[in-house]
Amino acid sequence: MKIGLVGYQGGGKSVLFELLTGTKADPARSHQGQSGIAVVPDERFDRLVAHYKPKKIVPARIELFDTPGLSREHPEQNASRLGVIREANALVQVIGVYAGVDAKAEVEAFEADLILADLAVVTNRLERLKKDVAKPRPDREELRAEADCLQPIFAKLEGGEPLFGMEFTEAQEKATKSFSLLTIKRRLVVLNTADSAFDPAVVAAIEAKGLRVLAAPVGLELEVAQLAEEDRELFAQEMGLGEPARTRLLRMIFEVTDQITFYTSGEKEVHAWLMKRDGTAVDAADAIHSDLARGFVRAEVWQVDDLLRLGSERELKAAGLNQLVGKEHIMKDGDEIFIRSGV
Ligand SMILES: Nc1nc2c(ncn2[C@@H]2O[C@H](COP(=O)(O)OP(=O)(O)OP(=O)(O)O)[C@@H](O)[C@H]2O)c(=O)[nH]1
Ligand SMILES: [Mg+2]
Repeated sequence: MKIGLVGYQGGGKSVLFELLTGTKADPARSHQGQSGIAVVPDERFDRLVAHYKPKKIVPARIELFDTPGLSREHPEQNASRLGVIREANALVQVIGVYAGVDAKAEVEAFEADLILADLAVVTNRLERLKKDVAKPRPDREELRAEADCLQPIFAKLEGGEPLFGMEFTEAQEKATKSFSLLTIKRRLVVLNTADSAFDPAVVAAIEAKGLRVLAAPVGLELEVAQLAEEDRELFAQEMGLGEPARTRLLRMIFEVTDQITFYTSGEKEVHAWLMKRDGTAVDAADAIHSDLARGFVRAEVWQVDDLLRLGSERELKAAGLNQLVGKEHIMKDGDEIFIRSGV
């Protein structure tokens, strides 16, 4: 799962990248984008670590991707810049409210840019297909069918609408698979404010478009994060900062991307893993290692909260709260799993 930090120049993407990952973005590499890792805040994981006191701990991580800013003056250049973010699974648009930017207008402008970029890709393919269909090729019927199924997608984009929420047929899925369409990606908005004050009306106006919004003074929070530990709390209080944006945003990303956390643990290691909501026990095994999924026999599953409440695996089993499950078992957020595999 890769999360793109996106938006117009100077919004504060690279500052946010540093706040989330603890790594300074390298300006020399900014044109191609750069990745960094953020640890997902998870108090259940912390309690699990306190319970097992393992030798090794591995918290869940999310990959953040800092991308080059779009140009306001030359929107025609943006389609190619947006190519960099096609590989991201979800987009976080960072808006420089601190610099007096009109946030609602910029959300709309960004969406228009995403639509144009998708339109360019779909149009290209349609033109190619049109040429090929005119040739005496054995696969003409297939190509014609592909063009037909792309038509409603083209129409929607040309009408200025994003594709998010559009139900694709199987043929449409197949035809667009290689496009990495931008307007079907989930999107979040970060209003990068000057201080802890922000206008709730602006937040509400953007939320009314169906987007999740987080307002936070990213630059200020980075300064606080870089202070010596003993000064941090006091400074944060003085500045009226509540729960850090870092924690709030990572949690929001986690929710918007529809993931759950499951755990594998013991005295050796406590490990948190992410997977898609409604995935099966085999999907969980696959998240750990493909061999484990291939050789999957069955698994034992329980809720971490039950384990911690009862205090030990023995108590948990005595209470009948562990379950032996097969491949198709649907995993729940907060499950701990022990997989028996034949490989
Ligand atoms: N005052 C203030 N300045 C900020 C804040 N966030 C970023 N800046 C400044 O704004 C400038 C741009 O920030 P960046 O994080 O580089 O912006 P960016 O979105 O990565 O910009 P591009 O990579 O050019 O698209 C820098 O000089 C930052 O120091 C903030 O919250 N407050
Ligand atoms: Mg940058």
